[in-house]
Amino acid sequence: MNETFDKIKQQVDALLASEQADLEEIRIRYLGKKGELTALLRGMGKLSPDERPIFGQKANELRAYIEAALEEKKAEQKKAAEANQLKAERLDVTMPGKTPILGKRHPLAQVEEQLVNIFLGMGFDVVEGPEVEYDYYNFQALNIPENHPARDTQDTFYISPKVLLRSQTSGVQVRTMEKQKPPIRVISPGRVYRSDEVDATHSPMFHQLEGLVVDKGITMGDLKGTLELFAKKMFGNDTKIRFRPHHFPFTEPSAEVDISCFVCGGEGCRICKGEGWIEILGAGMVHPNVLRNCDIDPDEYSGFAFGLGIERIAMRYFNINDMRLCYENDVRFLKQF
Ligand code: 2NL
Repeated sequence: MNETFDKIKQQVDALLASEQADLEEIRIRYLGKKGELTALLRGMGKLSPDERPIFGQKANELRAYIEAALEEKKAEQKKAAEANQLKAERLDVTMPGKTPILGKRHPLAQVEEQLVNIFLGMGFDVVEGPEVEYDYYNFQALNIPENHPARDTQDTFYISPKVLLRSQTSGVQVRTMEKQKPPIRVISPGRVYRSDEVDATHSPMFHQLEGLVVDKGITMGDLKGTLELFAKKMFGNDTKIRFRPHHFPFTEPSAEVDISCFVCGGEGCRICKGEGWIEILGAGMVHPNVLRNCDIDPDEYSGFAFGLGIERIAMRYFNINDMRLCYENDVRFLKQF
C-alpha cells in the first residue's frame, strides 16, 4: 500500500520538476475521474475494515499533497510567464527616437516670401484678388486695346466672353485704385494663367508679383530708387540696375529692367550668358488712361508700376534650368533649396 502511494508521489514530483509541466494533464492523470489515485480509492471496497481507514487517510494525504504541489507549480509558472512578458515588452527609454523627416518651403514660396518681405520693408501693403477675373480689370482698365494680341483666345484662357483666368495680377491693383484714393503703395503677388505650351521657360500657370505706387509727384526717379533698393536686397549690395526702353500699353514710358549679374558681377559668365546683365522685370510710369479709368486725375497724381515673374526670379536665384521642375514636386529636386 505504502509503496503504491510512494510511487505515485515520486511520479508526480518527477513530472512537476519540468518547468513547462502540463499541470492540467497531471491533475487529470492522478486526480481526475479516471485518474490513478481515484482508481485506488475505488478499489478500497476490497480492503479489510481495519485497513480501510488507514488507506483512506493516506490517500487523502496524497491527494492534498498533489493538489498543493500543483498549486505551487501553477504560481511558479505564472510568475515565470510574467517575468518573460516584462522582459519581452521592456522599453529602452534611452534609445534615440526616429528622426522625423523635416520638409521645407517650396523654392517658389521661399522666393515669394523674400520678395514680399523686401517690399513690406519699404512700406508696401499686400493686396490680393480673384484669379477668375473680368476682362475689364485684366485688359480694358489697363489701356490694353480691343485688338491687342494678349486678348486673343490663343493667349488667354476665357471662361466666357467677359470672364477669364487673369493673365496678370494688375486687375487687383485696378480694384485697389477704384476703392482707395492715393497715396497707394501696394504689391500683388499671385497666380496668373496664360495659354502657353509647356517648356523649360513657359507654363500655363505661373506666379507674378506686381507693384504699384500712386501719389502726388511720383517720378521715374522713385521707380528707379525703389527697384535699385529691391535689387540690392534681393541679389546683394553690389547689384546695379539698368533700364532699357520698352512698350507696355499700361505704362508710359515703359522699360525692361536688368540687374548686373550676381554671379560674375558684370564680367560675363554662364549664368548671364556672357551678357553681364540679367533681365528681371518690366516697369514704367502708370499710363494716364489707367489712372483716369480709376477716377484718379492724372494732372494731380502720377504713379509707377512694375511686374515680375516669380518663377523667372527663382530660376535665376537658384540657377534652375527648367521651369517644369517647379511643379513636379520631386523631392530630389525640392531637397536642394
Ligand atoms: C511685364 C511686367 C508690368 C505693370 C506690370 C501695371 C499695373 C497697373 C498699372 C500699370 Cl494697375 N502697370 N503693371 C507695369 C509694368 C510692367 O509687368 O512684363 N508685363 C507684361
